[in-house]
Amino acid sequence: MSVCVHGLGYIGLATASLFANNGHGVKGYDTDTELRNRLRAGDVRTTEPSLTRYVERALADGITVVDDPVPADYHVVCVPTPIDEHDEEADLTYVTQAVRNIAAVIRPDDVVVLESTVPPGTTRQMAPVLAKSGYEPGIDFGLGYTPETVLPGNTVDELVTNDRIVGGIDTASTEAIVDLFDPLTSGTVHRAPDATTAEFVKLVQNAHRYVNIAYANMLALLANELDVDVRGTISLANRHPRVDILSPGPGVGGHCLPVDPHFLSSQTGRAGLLEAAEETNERMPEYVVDRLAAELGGLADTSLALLGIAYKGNVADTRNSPGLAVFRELQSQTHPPEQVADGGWTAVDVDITDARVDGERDDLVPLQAALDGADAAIITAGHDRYTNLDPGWVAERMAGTFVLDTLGILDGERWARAGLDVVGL
Ligand code: SAJ
Repeated sequence: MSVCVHGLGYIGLATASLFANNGHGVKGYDTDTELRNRLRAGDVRTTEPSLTRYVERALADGITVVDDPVPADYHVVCVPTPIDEHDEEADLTYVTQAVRNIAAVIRPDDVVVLESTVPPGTTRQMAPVLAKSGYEPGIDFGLGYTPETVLPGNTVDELVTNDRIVGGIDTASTEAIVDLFDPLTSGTVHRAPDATTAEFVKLVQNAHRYVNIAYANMLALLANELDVDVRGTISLANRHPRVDILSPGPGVGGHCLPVDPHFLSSQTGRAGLLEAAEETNERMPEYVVDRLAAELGGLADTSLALLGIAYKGNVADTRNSPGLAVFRELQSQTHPPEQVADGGWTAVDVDITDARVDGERDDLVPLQAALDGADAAIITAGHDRYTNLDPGWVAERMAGTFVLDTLGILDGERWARAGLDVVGL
């Protein structure tokens, strides 16, 4: 079958490669000319080595990058849906433009598939845009939605193994999309009753994770007041067969979990629980700094090493990074001496480092440089590299002994034997 993929970002490229590596003829279109040229030259820059190899294989034999959208049996839309900064609503500009492009090339019996994360109802709303082609979706051609659910860091594996939800605007559309994906996935393909349900399911999954993490973060605050260990508590609570609490951390980052719940709350006005979760999650960087200040007896004139500005462990993506939020919070505590009344904050010197993020910022320093002479270290991304650090090596570098492990990735007893005092959230 011929497939035209619209949008060649992380997900679009991965999806196009899934089709190409399974024998479909794939045309890939993106509005970014520089990206198109790079991809034609075989220059793939993902931050996951296995995904880079997967895409390279597809580009070498299967995907043709095109300068304009072309006719195809299936059009798959994988463009971004950012949040509009002013009204916090989903910005559907890219989706609408992609759909207009498709309307210009659509033929009878083709199928249009949206994969971008969108507010419920979006696929239906695109029907009139597509009807400008002179053909009617649901009558002359198919239209539906199937969300991408891959976990960044494990993209190739989840692309193939995750279950997939498919919802068309009518039964024929649903079946046509199932026909495309079913042979490519080892997970189960589920038929949703309609496109809106499929869109809703995607947001429900991410919002559920977001709220669950907020609950864990709230427990961290309560546990601190009770002077008990939050991770040990959650681990014991999860022994119950119907309790499954996630883990607290320095905040919720990435481009999905902190963003997607807005697609639900802005629509209904009945999503107060999501707003409460956001308040809790967004308070975490400040809480991390408060904890640090309490443990160190103040931050005045301290030298700190912040380990991890990726939004989570073992990825190189810094979007909505909790580590950077902690960094900004620490910087906001820095005041020049002339502004400081007795006992107030004064200069906090923070070095930031990351085992996976490379060259993105001028102020990133190597791990050793960050640790050298530090009074305390703060772990804000759960990279394996940090879990596997030799505590003796760290102790030799640091001036102080305090380590705030916001993600619970260090073996406290082992680090204690090296003379370091590891404390969790
Ligand atoms: N986090 C915690 N505690 C936890 C788990 C995560 O604080 O127990 C934090 C992470 O450190 C990170 C943030 O949450 O800052 C998000 O990380 P994540 O690994 O939970 O999720 P993402 O954003 O990388 O990917 C999510 C996934 N959604 C679900 O698991 C329901 C993925 O499957 C989706 O495809 C992706 O969003 C997406 O694109 O929507």
